Amino acid sequence: MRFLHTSDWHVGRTIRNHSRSEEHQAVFAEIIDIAKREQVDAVLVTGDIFHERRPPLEAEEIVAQTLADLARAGIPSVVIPGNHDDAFRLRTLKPLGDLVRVHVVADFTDDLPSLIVPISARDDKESAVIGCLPYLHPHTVLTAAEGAGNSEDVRLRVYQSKVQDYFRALVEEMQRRNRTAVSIVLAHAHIAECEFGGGEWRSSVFPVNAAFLPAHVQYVALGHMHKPQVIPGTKSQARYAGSILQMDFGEREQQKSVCLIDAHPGKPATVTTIDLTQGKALLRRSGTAEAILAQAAEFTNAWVEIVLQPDQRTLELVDQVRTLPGVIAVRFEEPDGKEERIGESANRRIGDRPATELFSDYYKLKRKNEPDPRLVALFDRLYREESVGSETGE
Ligand SMILES: [Mn+2]
Repeated sequence: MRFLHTSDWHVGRTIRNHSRSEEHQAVFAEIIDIAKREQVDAVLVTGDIFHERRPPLEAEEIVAQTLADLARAGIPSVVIPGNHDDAFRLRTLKPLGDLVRVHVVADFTDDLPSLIVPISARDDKESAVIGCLPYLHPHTVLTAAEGAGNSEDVRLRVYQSKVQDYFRALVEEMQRRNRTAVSIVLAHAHIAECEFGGGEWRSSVFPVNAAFLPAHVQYVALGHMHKPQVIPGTKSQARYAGSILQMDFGEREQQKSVCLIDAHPGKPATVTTIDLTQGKALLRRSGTAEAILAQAAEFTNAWVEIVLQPDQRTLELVDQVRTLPGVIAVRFEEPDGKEERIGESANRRIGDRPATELFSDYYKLKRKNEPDPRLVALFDRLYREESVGSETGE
């Protein structure tokens, strides 16, 4: 049997307030083409479907459309939530999804059979059991007694030992269900010592040791880390498929991909990756304004962050850099990184001083130069607009 493993879609993610919906639609079209061309028996999606717990409606529409396109192509999918997802929200897809073989396993429960999705090969000659472990938030795993009053170390140990038990129970149930089928486990978890891509949210995600991953299944499909990678030190083949777009500048210039898994009962699975080509590249370029302007042709299909070097720039050139197509952020290189107090005024309380004065001081501190009066006037206008806006609740 053949499966396509993809993960960390993060639909609804913007970059510096720029929508990425078109990129998401393009990369989903690419993934669906791969699934059709490779004649996969199912697509496995290991969490972080949405970027936020309350995604914009457009994001929900894109996800529904993508899963419907797969269903229309006759390709079943198995979907679990990640740490970004709201399990309740994914559960709302379930009643309709079940009708078209979009299998959503939104919650971890004691009802082990509900965590297992059977998939048949296109020719019905082989079958697979897919065991699903949706993302386990420490709050839902630890009882009040285990959480309260215990140190981080103790809580981590309890969490890990419970997750290990859940994996064991899941695999036992899979074997009870069908001992001769292809066996695959889906999970969204931070496996200790794996490499971050850059765009992951790390708060309140406890690490799990690679040694706790199930040993006697053919493939463990993982979500959470955005850099595609093989998990070393496991008895089963285990991989992070990684995100499908470069999610933020930490992931710039990373090649994104999906995994293809060929698995037959009783034999080791073969895994290959297929590079994704859609979506814009995230680039960071540093140099003088002149040097950046000379590279502008590279920025047409990219999101670019510019780090301007402090010398030889004029406001006009900086403005030209700022308005280049693709440029979404411009920062100035720190001259030497050393903070320097500004004379007498630093002794007065910040709240007592006008915003334009604070701005001028900050500018002088960072740039070793008096700000252009036009810049101070612009700051003043924007500051007033923003202050009025926030007072009226806009
Ligand atoms: Mn993620």
